[in-house]
Amino acid sequence: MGRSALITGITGQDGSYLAELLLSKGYEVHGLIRRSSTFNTERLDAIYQDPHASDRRLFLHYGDLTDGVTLINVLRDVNPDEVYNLGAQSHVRVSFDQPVFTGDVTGVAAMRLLEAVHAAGVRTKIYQASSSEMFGASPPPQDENTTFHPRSPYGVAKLYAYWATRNYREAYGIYAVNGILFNHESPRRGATFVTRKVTRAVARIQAGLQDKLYMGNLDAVRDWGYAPEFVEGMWRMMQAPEPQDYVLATGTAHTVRDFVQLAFGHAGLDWEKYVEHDQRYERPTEVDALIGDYSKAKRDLGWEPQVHTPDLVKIMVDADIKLLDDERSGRLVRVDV
Ligand code: NDP
Ligand code: GDR
Repeated sequence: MGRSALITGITGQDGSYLAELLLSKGYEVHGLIRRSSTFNTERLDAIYQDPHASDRRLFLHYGDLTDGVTLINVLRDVNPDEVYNLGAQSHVRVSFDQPVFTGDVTGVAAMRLLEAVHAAGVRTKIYQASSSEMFGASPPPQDENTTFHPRSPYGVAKLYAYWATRNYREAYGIYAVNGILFNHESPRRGATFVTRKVTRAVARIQAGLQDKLYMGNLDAVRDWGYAPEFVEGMWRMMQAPEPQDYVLATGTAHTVRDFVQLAFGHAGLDWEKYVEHDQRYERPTEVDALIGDYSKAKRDLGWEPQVHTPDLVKIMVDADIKLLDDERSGRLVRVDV
């Protein structure tokens, strides 16, 4: 019998790459999806399987992280070997507008899921998508022993989920791990996160469809890696002999300004002609610098990133130029999963 996994947040950037990885390893993959009035399964187009196919290994279940009863039902029905909790209100700026909602979906929901596993009596491993945002104001480099000092309702919620995961590991001996991941990006990154916002704008400006890009704080320092490599790291954490928490990062530092300059430069554009400041993209409290030390993951899991920020910029800009070209020429066909 092959292994099975349940992924919350399967329609997100990481969920879609993780689903592909697990399918390639022979897993049966189950994903929790929210009912939406518009399509929210675009990132799963590449792995869509006809529901009537007899050899189907991808299954989607309607559910929501705020609905504990459904979590118990899905867990009982699927009885997975591994659960990856990637679902979240994941936008830091938005968490200041919706602090309590973010606390529920990004924080308390992890406890809901852990307790659902415990209550349903399902023997499964659990991965919690923890974040470098938990380090917040603690100066870099940050590793598994760095003091937490979150700077947003999102960071506070992730810290609750982090400790819930550790507590269930200690209290009940559940195989539960925190992956403390630094920023990781890809052509599938949500369009309002800074990297994708910039690379989409570069494609549109180059095509003559846009002439300005409004940005917030350009001085923030981030450690940007490549999402497909990071989901591989998640899976490796779940295969370790003992459940432990790990940082995944690239260990390199660039400012938002550097990223902007690299992205415009790759398309042969001078960023200073197009970028303007807009206060609305600033945060009440900013995380100034995140640079991760991934030595523990390298030592224990043999995990090491190959794609660093300058290459990531090229991957994303090229993908957005191609996507725009495909959209404009009508070559893009979407599947409703
Ligand atoms: P995305 O924002 O791309 O995806 C979030 C996912 O969560 C989507 O599938 C979304 O569904 C789902 N979701 C949101 N609210 C609910 C809910 N109430 N019930 C069920 N599902 C819900 O995030 P990423 O893929 O980038 O990140 C994955 C996880 O890793 C998140 O928890 C994020 O906070 C965390 N993380 C991400 C990092 C990064 O750099 N990307 C770094 C560190 C941590 P829908 O498509 O319907 O909106
Ligand atoms: P972050 O990612 O907050 O690090 O959280 P984001 O891309 O939103 O911001 C990175 C930095 O860029 C600055 N910035 C802007 N950000 C956005 N979104 N839009 C702008 O116009 C803009 N201008 C400047 C921000 O102030 C910030 O300093 C991401 C999310 O994926 C989280 O879910 C995850 O946990 C962390 O990464 C690690």
